[in-house]
Amino acid sequence: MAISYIGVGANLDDRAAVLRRAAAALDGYDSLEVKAASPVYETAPVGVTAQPMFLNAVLAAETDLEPHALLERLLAVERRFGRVRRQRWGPRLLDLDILLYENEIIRGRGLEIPHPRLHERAFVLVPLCDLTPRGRHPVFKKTFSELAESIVPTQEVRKLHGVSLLSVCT
Ligand code: PH2
Ligand code: MG
Ligand code: MG
Repeated sequence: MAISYIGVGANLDDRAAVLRRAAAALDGYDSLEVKAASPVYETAPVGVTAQPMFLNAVLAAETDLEPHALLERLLAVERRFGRVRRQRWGPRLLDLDILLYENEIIRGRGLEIPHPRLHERAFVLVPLCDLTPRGRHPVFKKTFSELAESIVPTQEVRKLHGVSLLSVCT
């Protein structure tokens, strides 16, 4: 069994409903159990800024799947939700990213763990810190709290109250 942290994001349609359904869908498969979920945050778009605000959260999952199989699983769930890939960093109905897989460092084509931009994104670090503030980045060796403190404070991240992702997982 491995612990993997998975970033979830959505900025189209009923975003909260999409995230809840995605968490339930992931948890509903064999060989993956969602153990914890961060609060949900409303976040300003990073990269391509002319697009709707995102909802973002992080899930902690326990899984038997190897990293590449886990990636395939996430892509299959994205497809099931009708995601069509158009623009890099553009609007997305559902985005599921492997942020961390145990302490592994994988730099392959199509799969990079830790997620290559994890350390610079408030919309990932803030919810990740809710789950594992003292966890350490396998490459930079800093804790996620340290990394969160060092990023630009201008990235807007606001906690949403009343939306829980874990309650939909069994
Ligand atoms: N995802 C991106 C690009 N920009 N911005 C926010 N706030 N949240 C995201 O999930 C996000 C983004 C590419 O995956
Ligand atoms: Mg992403
Ligand atoms: Mg992605």
